[in-house]
Amino acid sequence: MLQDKTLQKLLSDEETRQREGLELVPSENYVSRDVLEALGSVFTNKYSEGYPGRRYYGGQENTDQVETIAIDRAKKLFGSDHANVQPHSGAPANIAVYQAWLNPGDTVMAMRLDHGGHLTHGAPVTASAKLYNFVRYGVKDVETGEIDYDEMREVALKEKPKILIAGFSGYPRSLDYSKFAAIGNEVGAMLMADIAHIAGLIAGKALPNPLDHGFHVMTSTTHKTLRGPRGGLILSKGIAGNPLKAPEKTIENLPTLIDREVFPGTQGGPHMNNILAKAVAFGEALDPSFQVYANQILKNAKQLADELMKRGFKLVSNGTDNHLIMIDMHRSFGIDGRVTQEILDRVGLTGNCNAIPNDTLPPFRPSGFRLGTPAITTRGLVESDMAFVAEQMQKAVNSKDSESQLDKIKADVAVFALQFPLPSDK
Ligand code: DSN
Repeated sequence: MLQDKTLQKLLSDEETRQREGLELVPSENYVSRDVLEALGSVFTNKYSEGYPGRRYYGGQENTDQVETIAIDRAKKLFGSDHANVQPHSGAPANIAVYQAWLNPGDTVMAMRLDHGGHLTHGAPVTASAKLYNFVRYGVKDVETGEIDYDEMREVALKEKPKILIAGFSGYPRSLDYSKFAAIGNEVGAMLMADIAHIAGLIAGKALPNPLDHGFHVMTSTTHKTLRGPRGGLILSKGIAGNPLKAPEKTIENLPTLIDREVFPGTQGGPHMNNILAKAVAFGEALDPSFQVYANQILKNAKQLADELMKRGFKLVSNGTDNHLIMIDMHRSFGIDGRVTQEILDRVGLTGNCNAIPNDTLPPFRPSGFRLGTPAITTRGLVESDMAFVAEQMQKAVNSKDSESQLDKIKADVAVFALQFPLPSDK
């Protein structure tokens, strides 16, 4: 209990919001009590610049062991040669890899933002876009949502990117890693998969692992499908050398190049409470039950997509292969994604507005609404519960001008949601 009453009230209100609502933002999740305890532990007091066995401060007998456990578990989980568990989140993880491999002005190829790519893959407003030259690939058409690999190859042959990125924050279909690898190898690009959204699905063996298909590096966050604390992670092939010595830019040297660019290249002291929580979450993900969870996320997403389509929601690519669903709200019901977000938030169903491929509306008020199943699957919802979720979404959209109807839907959602305790309440 916080002594500051104002802040305690906000904390309690947020707990209630999370308990009484259903979290449908595809990049969010509910962590275990152990992950929460690790985050709130005394490791938050400690400075640990450097890496295990090579720190710049004393008092590291416990931090070194924690970070080593986190590294070993991450490597085991993803089958990588190396793991750096220090990035504060996904954006710093991506920047560290760019810094490790590129020189200013070098070319990087990534998915178009409005086709599902991520801001840190070269959106003009980001620092990376000011340093490097980003070129694009996108989807062939909105109906199938399939990436245009022929166009990707053509652009890659012309632009000769130094890094080819496979990754997204709004793409509901599978990526063909072998096709990426063939194109990347043809032009001599380093292959980087940003698996932030699907790390838990890869760890839980529900989706293929890019490292098994010729990729060299994977960057990730730890708080989405992986269900850990908010944080970042870099996994790579190669052999770690002395981080004090700048090595040649080769695939084999990636671990050293990356370690140097995380610290001291782009970050100072690691957040050791967070690294403890990552170690806890990686341990949870190594348990066989996590594979059941990962597969259930996909089953729920497919079922929810079907239930939504039955009710007139038009989905980008008409379905999903992963944990996320992108609805074209403009085409479905003539309202934009932001209005949808506000209506659904009002009844305790939280998702987010999102641009869709070839969107005719502006980014702040796009046509799309993005949702997903990682968090509700953690709470224990299964396929048979997806009809309820889709039904409440439809009712809310149809009742958008009736406060009393929206109140009733909110109450029904709360009664339903309270059947499924948060993991930290168990
Ligand atoms: N903000 C994350 C998401 O919601 O997809 C990506 O960084």
